This record gives sequence, structure tokens and C-alpha cells, in this order.
Amino acid sequence: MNPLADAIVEPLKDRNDAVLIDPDGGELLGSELHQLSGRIANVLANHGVVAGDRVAMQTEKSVPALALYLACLRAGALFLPLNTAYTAAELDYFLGDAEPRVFVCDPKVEAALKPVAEAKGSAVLTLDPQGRGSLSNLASAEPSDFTNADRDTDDLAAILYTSGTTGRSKGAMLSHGNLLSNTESLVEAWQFTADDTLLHALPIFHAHGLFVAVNTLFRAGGKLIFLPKFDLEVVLSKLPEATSMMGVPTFYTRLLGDARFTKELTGHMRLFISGSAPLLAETHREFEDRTGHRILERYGMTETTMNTSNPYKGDRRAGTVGLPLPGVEARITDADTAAVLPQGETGILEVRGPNVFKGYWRMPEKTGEEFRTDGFFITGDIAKIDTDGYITIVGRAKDLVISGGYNVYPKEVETEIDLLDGVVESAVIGVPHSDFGEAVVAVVVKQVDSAITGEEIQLSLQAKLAKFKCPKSVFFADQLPRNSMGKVQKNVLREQHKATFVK
Ligand code: MCA
Ligand code: AMP
Repeated sequence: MNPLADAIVEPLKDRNDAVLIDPDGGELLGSELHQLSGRIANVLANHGVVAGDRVAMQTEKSVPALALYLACLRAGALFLPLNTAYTAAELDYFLGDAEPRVFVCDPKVEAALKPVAEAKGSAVLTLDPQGRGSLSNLASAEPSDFTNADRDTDDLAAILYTSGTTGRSKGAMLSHGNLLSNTESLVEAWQFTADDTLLHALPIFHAHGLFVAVNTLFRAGGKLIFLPKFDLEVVLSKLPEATSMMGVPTFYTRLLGDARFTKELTGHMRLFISGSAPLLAETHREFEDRTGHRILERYGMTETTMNTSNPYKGDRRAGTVGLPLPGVEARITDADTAAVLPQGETGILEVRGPNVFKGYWRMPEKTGEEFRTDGFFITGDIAKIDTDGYITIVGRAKDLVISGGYNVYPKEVETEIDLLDGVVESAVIGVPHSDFGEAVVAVVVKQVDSAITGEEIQLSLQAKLAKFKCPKSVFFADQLPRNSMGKVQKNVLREQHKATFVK
């Protein structure tokens, strides 16, 4: 038995229809994808990968990259996808913490990353954006037959790193049972079937594009129009071939910004789903006015995959994230006392269910801090539950910026800014941005004699941090506003700089 491989990989074996369609219309049959996953699983085994080992990947989206995920499931390895924007400095930490047996990267960065990876005991293989590289070369010489590793529901299938409000990134450990239960729920809740073709423009290094999209469609027997990234022109041209689409709010605001996105273009579509960041109620309404479709908004986290969803049939309420998925319990607690609050009151959202992760990799203390003794996970989101069960996310207790669906923890950016010569201290905030929802901005107090400029700060940060974390604007201040407890009042800064990117 291998719960996830049995559910989403093995059914591909007998599929002689296309499961992946590339932007030029090229098709890959289910049986071909299954064979490729077997060849790659053999390459992993040749590199000593056994069940429980980690396999890390930092590559652009390609068919072999997706097949590597499926191969890991078959081999019982823990798939560890990494954002392509991460710098060598960030990778050093991830590889050191996860100690993957194999690390797959782009050939362009192989020379730079090989010493880092090898020092951590990882063998390095390559895949370029077209799916070429040593992994594909080795796979082509391997047989496609592979005997899947035996796995249990509680065995881990993946580790996804997520930053934290303090300290280092944490690897969220997701088991076969976590992912499979969520996949089954989503197929049912969103009524995916073998007739579905999902327009897939999300990255596959996050839970949204990988688990929510790929697992669900493969479980339902559907197919993916597998685009390398979100490119407005390509998405508009491929929509007529799709039945459904999943995206972050930025996808939908970009589509609405184009006059070619009309009722006629979308009339045949079954479903548009949004998540990873708040979808403004006005975007929801504008979308309905333009297309006649009500976007289905859902809410999740890397640690839990999907928790709640607006109904497929029934009222999809703008500004809410719907109801808990079957098997998921949600409650609201007081931020200070942890007491469960009556319905309708605003507090911290906590969730419990088969979808909730097994803890943070090698961080038992951190794991303990984020769970209640009765098994509820503290999401850090501030929410309320209406009398009819609909949940509205009203804010975040965690100091987090979500930009275009990517999470940025201000603490991580502030730490790097504060290390720069001439800087006394800094505060990093999120401000409204018409494209990314929120954009990262830094407010910096410099030493009186320092001539450091905003551009210099931005450039220094880019060497260390993924570009999406770097401030899009830097402001200088004589001092940071503080409350009587000495805590920086970020709400004051957010108010001061709220018009930086929007009028
Ligand atoms: C790119 N840039 C960004 C972002 N993306 N800056 C801030 N925030 C971003 N999200 C910067 C690049 O560094 C670059 O900067 C410039 O924008 C253009 O880069 P490009 O790659 O061309 O950008 P893009 O193609 O326009 O990408 C925007 C995007 C992309 C399509 C919104 O970020 C995206 O696909 N986001 C999806 C993220 C996602 O899948 N999240 C799911 C998390 P410069 O020009 O200065 O060099 S999983 C999750 O949250 C849970 C489980 C859930 O609920 O789903
Ligand atoms: P991540 O760590 O990337 O999985 O991000 C999870 C966070 O994204 C959640 O804790 C929420 O703050 C946010 N999020 C995800 N979906 C939604 C949504 N539909 N509305 C508001 N926030 C969301």
C-alpha cells in the first residue's frame, strides 16, 4: 500500500488520454507520465534514495519536475520543493535543515549550488526550464517499471518550508493521509471529474499549485493545461480549452484588467477558484458582473492544505472563505486567554482535522507552541464565524505580508536590513498594491552620519533574500512610532504609507 501513489499516480498507468497539455498544444498521455515517474524513481533509487529520505527540488515548472514529485511518492521519499526565487544563502539553510539525499536544481546554478549541496551530503542532479538536464538524461536510460515503496497513512509525503514570525523557516511535514484526505474532500466539494481540464498557471513549489491543483485533478481523472507560469496572453488564449481554473487573486485582477476577458470567453467554464490571499469583495463582484461567474473562494495554509471553501452549489459569498470542509473543525478563540469564543465574535481561527500536518521538521518545541492540547492548530489568522457557519478572515495575528500569494515575514527582512552598515533599525510592512494585493515596504532609521540610500538597501537585500521578499520601496524616518510598551506601531506606518502604490 502507498496511499497517495495508489490514489493519484497508479491510475495514470492505464490512461491513454492526455493528462498534461503544454502551451503549444503538445500532449502527454497518462501512461507516458506514469512511465516517466517510474524511470525517475529508478534514478532516485540508484542514488541511494530509500523511503523516508528527502528529495529537494529548485527548478522551473516542467513535466519532468512534476514527474519527480510523482516519483518521490512512489519511492516513499519526502518531496521538498523550493521556490525558484530563493537565493544561495536561503538554500544553504534549507539543504542543511532537511539534509536531502538528492537535490535537483537548474543547470544554470549547478556550479554555485553544488558545493552547498555536497557539503550537506546531497547528490546534485539538474533540470532546466525545458525539462532537460542530468535527471532527464539518467531517466531516459532507466526502465519504467518500478515497485512502489510500501507506505502508511501516517508516513510523510512532503516537507514544505514556510517562514515564521520569529527565527528560521519551518518545514511543515505533510503525511500521505493529510494530503489524500484533502484531495478526496476537494474532488467532492468542487465536483471535479474526468471531464475536467484545469488551466494550471500556478507554480508547483507551493501547496496551491501542487496539492490543491495536481492531486485533485489526477484523483478525479482530469487533465491539466500545464503552463510554465501565469502569462496573461497565454492564459487568455488557453481559456477556451479549459473547464476550470485555480489562482491567486492577482490572476483574477490581471484578467479583469484586460478587455478581452469577457462573458463570451468564459461562458463555457465550469469553475474559477481563488485562494492563498484575500480576494477583495469588489473583485468578486466585478468578476461576476463581467463574466457571470461567482469565483469560489477557499482558505488554506501550507500546514493544513485546504480548511474551508465556499459551496459549489449554494451561496458563494464575496469576502468570506465559506464553510469548513467535511472532517475539518473550526473554532474561534481569544488571542489572550485561548478561551473558545461564541459564534459571531472575532478572534484567532483554530482548525483540527485529518488535513492538519504532523508538525515542523525537527522542531518539536515550535510544533508544540502552535497546537492546543486537544489537537487544534492555531492558524494565526483572525476570523469570525457567522450564525450560518460562513467564515470571514478579518486579519492576521501573525506579522505577515502576502504579496501575489507569496508569504513574506517582515521579521526575516528586518533582520537583514538591520545588519547593514549605517542602519539603526527598521520596520517592514505590507501596503496595498493593485497587482500583488500587498507589497513589501521598509521604513528605515539610519545612523545620523550614514549616507546609505534606499537603492543600496534594496540591492544588498537582493543578494540574500528572494526578490519577492525585498522591499519594493524604502522610506527613511528619524524614528519608528512605538506604543507605551515600546512595540513598533506598524498600523501607524501602514496608514502613513498606504498610498505608495495605489491612489
Ligand atoms: C514576482 N515578483 C513579485 C511576485 N512575483 N513581487 C512580489 N510578490 C510576488 N508574488 C516580482 C519579481 O521578483 C520581479 O521583480 C517582477 O515581480 C516580475 O517577475 P515575474 O516572475 O515576471 O512575475 P509574475 O510572473 O508577474 O508573477 C506574479 C505572480 C506570481 C503570477 C502573481 O508571483 C505567482 O504565480 N504567484 C502565485 C504564488 C502561489 O502559488 N502561492 C501559493 C502559496 P523585478 O521586476 O523587480 O525583477 S500556497 C498557500 O498559500 C496556501 C496553501 C493556499 O491557501 O493556497
Ligand atoms: P501559506 O503559509 O503560504 O500556506 O499561507 C497561508 C496563509 O495565507 C493563511 O494563514 C492566510 O493568512 C492566507 N490565506 C490563504 N487563503 C486565504 C484566503 N482565501 N483569504 C485570506 N487569506 C488567505
